[in-house]
Amino acid sequence: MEWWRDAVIYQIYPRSFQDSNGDGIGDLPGIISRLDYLQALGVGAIWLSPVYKSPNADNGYDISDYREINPEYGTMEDMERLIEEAGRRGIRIIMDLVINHTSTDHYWFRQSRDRTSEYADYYYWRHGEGDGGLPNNWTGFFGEDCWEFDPERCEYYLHLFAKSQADLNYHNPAVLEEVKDILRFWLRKGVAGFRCDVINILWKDSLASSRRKLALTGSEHYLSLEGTHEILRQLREVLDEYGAFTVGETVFVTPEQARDLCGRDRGELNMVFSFEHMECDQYFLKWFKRRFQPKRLFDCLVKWQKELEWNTIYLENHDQPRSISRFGSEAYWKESGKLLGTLLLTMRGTPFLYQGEEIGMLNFDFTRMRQLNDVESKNVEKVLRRFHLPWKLRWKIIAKTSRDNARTPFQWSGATGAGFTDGRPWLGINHNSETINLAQQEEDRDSILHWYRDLMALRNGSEVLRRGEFVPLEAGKQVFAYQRVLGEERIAVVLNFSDKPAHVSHRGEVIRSNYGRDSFDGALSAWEAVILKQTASPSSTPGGPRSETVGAIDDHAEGDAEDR
Ligand code: TEU
Ligand code: CA
Repeated sequence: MEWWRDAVIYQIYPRSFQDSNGDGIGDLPGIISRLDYLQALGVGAIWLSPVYKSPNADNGYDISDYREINPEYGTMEDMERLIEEAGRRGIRIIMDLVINHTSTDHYWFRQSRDRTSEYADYYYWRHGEGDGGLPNNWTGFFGEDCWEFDPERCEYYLHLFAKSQADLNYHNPAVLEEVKDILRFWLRKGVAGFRCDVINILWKDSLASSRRKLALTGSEHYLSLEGTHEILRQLREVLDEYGAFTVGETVFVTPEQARDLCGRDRGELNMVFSFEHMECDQYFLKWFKRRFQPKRLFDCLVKWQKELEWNTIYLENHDQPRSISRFGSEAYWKESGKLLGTLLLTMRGTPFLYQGEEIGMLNFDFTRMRQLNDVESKNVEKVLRRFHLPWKLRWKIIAKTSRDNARTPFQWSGATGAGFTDGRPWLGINHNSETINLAQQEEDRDSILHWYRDLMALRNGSEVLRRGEFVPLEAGKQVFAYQRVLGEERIAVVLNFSDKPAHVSHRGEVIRSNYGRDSFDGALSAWEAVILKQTASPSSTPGGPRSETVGAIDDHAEGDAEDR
């Protein structure tokens, strides 16, 4: 029951994880060959980004057949073998479920072009407005209009993402029945659950035009509406037949909306990926980056820790830049890599670790558009050009935000091809693979990899780290400190998000320090992370301080007196 509260889940982007046949594309046999590595790391489940048949306009997030494996990745037999081999190692498999849209290559869509077919209403088809006008004024997620004209049907179809990702019409009940069958198909194969792509936008209440906004005009017609809750409740009935788990990717959710989507009593999702902490280094949209101020991240994390009884914890995925490049310091690569790992693995919730994060992979060192594959980056570059932004500025924006930053091949070794492939990789390999790679870090006891492995073992073996309450101690300009509390047990985590030293009042017995300290007097070096064991003071009630306001709480070093 609720195994997902105790597991660390590892996200694999199959295309970039491990190639087994030299075609430069990661595949299922490649993943199978690395299961021992993941088991030794302490992973409890794998979330696989899409491996279904797809023309790859958006690397698998445009599915053309939900019941087939993309031949580039292998066969259905390989997939069954992966589920079995992972299971043998105590690792569950979670599939990516992309049901807001399908590829326009999907059989349903191709049939749908014919108004008389039984699939005619599987998508949102509309006539244009007036002469050449689109059906409404909505804008999509990838910086374009979201209507495309189909010459065969002589109508437009809605696509909130790329042109070849057509939105499914849930006003037609047949669509939901199809989705239920797809769930059953995979659950019968033994998958443990699903990560549900953009799941809070399924239901569109109307297709009316709305007031122009800087982005996502029209989103009030589809963000987290009651129709979506109803769909999720229906899917839950199927999932419950198999005891399956779901985590929803939910764009633009507030904590309140998140509770409605994954609260224990709601019978919808088990947890959600919220985006607010991923937005703390931007103005309004991800294209307008602002200087990273750690306090903004801390405040946001604390808010979500308090507002939800349980949720996901993540700092990276296949859509986000690498966390060291973003929240850490490349100058203090190792220290800040370990510090971010400490944050990920000691907060309350289910940590999601993205491939390569455990060896401190950094943003890609691209220099030109030609090296990019990401459909979003390409579209946005076009839009920026339309606004006459000079190349230098365009490039600055793209380089910082491109999703390809996290999609470069996993750096297994310092060899050509980085141990990822013997052939030509589908996306460039970071030049730093000679120094940042798994083989090197296996040898080095002091590596980021060993730190992750050690902290995952610590968490897996510690009930207070897995299940304890989260109590914020300090969220200042550079220091973030919090406790995990369970009964009499107290663990404090103190993190210095800066190249500069710091001093704090928290004390305790050192359990882990990324500077190898064995005692702690409050002085923190650059990017230092310490985990302390504290003793409960009689005055503090376990779980009580959760409602406390957060800030520098100077006289809060409760373990102080007892520990000396
Ligand atoms: O992403 C949805 C999403 O809204 C963003 O993360 C998006 O990728 C972009 O960064 C917005 O600026 C999910 C998937 O994770 C993503 O890979 C897919 O491209 C997208 O849905 C469409 O299926
Ligand atoms: Ca391959």
